This record gives sequence, C-alpha cells and structure tokens, in this order.
Amino acid sequence: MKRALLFCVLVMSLGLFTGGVSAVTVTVSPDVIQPNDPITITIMGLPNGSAFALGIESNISLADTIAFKFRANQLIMPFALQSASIVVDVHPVEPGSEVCVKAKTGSTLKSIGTISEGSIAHIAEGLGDIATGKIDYLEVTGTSPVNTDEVIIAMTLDGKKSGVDTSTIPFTLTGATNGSALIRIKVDAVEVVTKRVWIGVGPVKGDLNGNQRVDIGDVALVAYMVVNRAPHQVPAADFNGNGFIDIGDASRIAYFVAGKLPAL
Ligand SMILES: [Ca+2]
Ligand SMILES: [Ca+2]
Repeated sequence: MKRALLFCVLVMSLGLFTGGVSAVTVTVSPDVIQPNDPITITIMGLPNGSAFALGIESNISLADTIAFKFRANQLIMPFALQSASIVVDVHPVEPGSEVCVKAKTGSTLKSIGTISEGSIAHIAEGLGDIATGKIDYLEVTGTSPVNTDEVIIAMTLDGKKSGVDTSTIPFTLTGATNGSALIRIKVDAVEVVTKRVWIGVGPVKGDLNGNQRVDIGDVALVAYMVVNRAPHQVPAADFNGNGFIDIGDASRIAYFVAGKLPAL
C-alpha cells in the first residue's frame, strides 16, 4: 500500500517536473542526407506563446580556400515567430576579419556584420516578427585563418511561436558537404531534441564531433567526458564496452589516433 502511494507521488512529481514541455514532441529526420537533400523537423503539440529555438551547428571543411559560406535554405515556417532573433557563433575566424550574417525573407534582407575578437565571432541580432511562410535563407560568411581545416558554425533562430501546433519545418543546407549538422530544438529554454544528421556518408566510429574524421578533437572530447565536462556519449564513445565512459575509452581513442591501435 505504502509502495503504491510512493509510486503515485513519484509519478505526480515527474508530471510536475516535465509538465512545462511534456506535450511537445519533436523529431528530426532523416539520419543521413546527401548534400542539398532536405532535413525535416516534425513538431507536435507546440502551444502558442512557447519560446521556440531552432539551432543548427555544422563543421565547414575548407580545402584550398579561406572564405566560408554556410546557409540554411528554404525554411518553410508553419507558424509565425514573434520577436525573433538570430544568434551565430563561429570559430576559428581570421582575427579582426568581418563575419556577416544575412536573413532573407521575401523582399526583406537583413544583413548584420561584426568584426571578430580574436578567432571567435559572435553575433546576436533581433529580426522582428517573422510571419508564417518561407525564410529564403539564413547565411553566414567570413574568412578563416590560413591553414585551417574546418570552421565550426552554430546558428540559432528563436522567437515566440504563434500559429498551428502540429507542423513540419523542412530546410536544406549548403556549405557543409562532408560532415554533419547538429540540430537542436529548445522549447521554453528546455532542449527537447538534439540530433546529428550526417551529410555524405553515415557515422564514422569514434567521430564524436561529427566532422567524419577520428582525430585529436575527438580525443579531447572523450577526455572532457571522463572529467564530466562534456555530455557522455554512450555507446558512441564507450570503446571498451563496459557501459560507461571512462579512462579506458580515453586511452583507446588516443592510441587509435596515434596509430598504435588498429581499430577502435
Ligand atoms: Ca571527429
Ligand atoms: Ca567504457
């Protein structure tokens, strides 16, 4: 009897804790795309007045160029976003160079430029109210330091949602042709979905930062996981298969990157 009561209290408390966003379901598909294929976000039960944020983070490979351009194209917004804003973070960029963000909707083009501080650029700008319909593109351009393999770009579009509760947002990406895009959806500041969509080929074992290479960046990430400075990726980073992320996993990937272990 006591146990049943305890169970009821537990269920009710969980309900209270998750009550704010429990009705919202968001999925992102597919798992792997080819360049220019659409990514679709499906949203169910998003109430009006919710703070909705769509984050897209990607790594842009730079072969023989220092100029980069990343775009989210043809975002079909099924609802309006009131008091919308865009936040963009880019690194590394050439110190003191200009990074430009453009948002185009119909005949309205908003262009925001900033001069980087050191090798990091941060832009946060209000976009006013965005009506239901198509956003032609959100674009980030800039210049990286010479001899840079890749630039990491994170952009977030947010605003107060007004319109239909159940809908889809399709869009395409240009600029990230061989890597991945990490899609993050937050509702009322709570992350409801985080999904990595692979571009080109599927996931590479040991590639935890999604640039389709197993390198020093992944070694560092596992080290951060071990000291709880980064979210634990189980099973992706559990190389020794003991169910959690530990020093054994950090050692394995370090040895693998150093060429002292044939496979992870
Ligand atoms: Ca990697
Ligand atoms: Ca492990």
